[in-house]
Amino acid sequence: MRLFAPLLAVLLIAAPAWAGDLAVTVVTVAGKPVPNAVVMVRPAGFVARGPIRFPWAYRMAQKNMQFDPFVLVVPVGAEVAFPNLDEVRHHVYSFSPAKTFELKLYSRDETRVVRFDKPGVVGLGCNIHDDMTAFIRVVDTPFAMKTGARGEAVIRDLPAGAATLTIWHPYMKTRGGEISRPVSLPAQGSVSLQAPVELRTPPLRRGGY
Ligand SMILES: [Cu+2]
Repeated sequence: MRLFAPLLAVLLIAAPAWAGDLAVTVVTVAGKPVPNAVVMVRPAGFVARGPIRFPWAYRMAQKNMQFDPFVLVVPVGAEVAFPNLDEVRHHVYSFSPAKTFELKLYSRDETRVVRFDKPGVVGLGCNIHDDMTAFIRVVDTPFAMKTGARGEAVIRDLPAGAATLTIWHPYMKTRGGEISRPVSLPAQGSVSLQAPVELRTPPLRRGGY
């Protein structure tokens, strides 16, 4: 058995250890839930095998004179549909370094598709309607999602060990609109944490929180 002991030890270390879930609740400093914050986890040394896929639609509609949804999370390389569901024409643009593009005036029931090939934040606007605004967060980790109405995001099946947790919101009062902190994910069970963030007043009528 002495011969096998070192081998066994190596196998135990190399075997993938899966943690439970990481539940993050994003709140304002006053304790109010913050929806539309993007929670991203990067486990140390983790390399994604194959393309990242999320279960939600990669779709940014124009509906009732607004973008829908307000925040969309997509993986790098995603092709996002921009259907116009309104009676009027919209002219969608982005000046963001992560993706600069323009979809010239198009009408109801027409769709355009844009591919997002760099991670980062893409702010959207409409040339015709100044108070239309939305954001696409392009991510390079499969462990990402946005918070819902209760400010909560649950990231599942994370590998155990050290990781970096990043939270981004379009109106967060920090450099780049995000905060990061190290987290330690146990081999078993799940972790819940609350993240208070400071938000500035939304620049447009649409707040998103
Ligand atoms: Cu418009």
